[in-house]
Amino acid sequence: MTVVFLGIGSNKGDRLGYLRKAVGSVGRIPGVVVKAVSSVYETQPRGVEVQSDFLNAALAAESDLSAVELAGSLKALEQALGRTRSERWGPREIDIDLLLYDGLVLESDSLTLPHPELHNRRFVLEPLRELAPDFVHPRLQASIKDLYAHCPDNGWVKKTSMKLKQPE
Ligand code: PH2
Ligand code: MG
Ligand code: MG
Repeated sequence: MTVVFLGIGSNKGDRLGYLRKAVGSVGRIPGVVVKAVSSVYETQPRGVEVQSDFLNAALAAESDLSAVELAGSLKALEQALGRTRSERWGPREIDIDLLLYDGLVLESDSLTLPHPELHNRRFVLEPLRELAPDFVHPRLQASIKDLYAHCPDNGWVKKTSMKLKQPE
């Protein structure tokens, strides 16, 4: 079993509903067990700045799948949950990103690990820091809490009282 971290986000339609469905569906992927789910954060849109605010959260899981298999399953899940065609960094019903696959550093045409923008995005680092402050980014050799402390992104990130189902 490999420890993996996922980021989820939505800024279109029933945002919390999409995050809830994402958590449930990730847990039903054969070979994947969800271990922890962060708080839900409302966050300022980045990349494309003029779009609705996002809800973001992070998950910790264990996986029997290879990184490429898991990334493929997550993409299929986005489609199954109703993600429509979207421009790069634009509005989306549901985004499920593979952020970290244990200590793996990978650069292929279809998949880059760790996620190439992880350290530049406060909306990723803040929920991730809740779950794994001391996890060391295998390429940058810095902990999540240190990356957070030095994150260049000053977009706002607000913890909400919305709840996602915690694993049993
Ligand atoms: N995702 C993007 C682009 N911009 N901004 C926020 N706040 N949250 C996101 O999840 C997000 C974004 C593309 O994946
Ligand atoms: Mg994304
Ligand atoms: Mg994505």
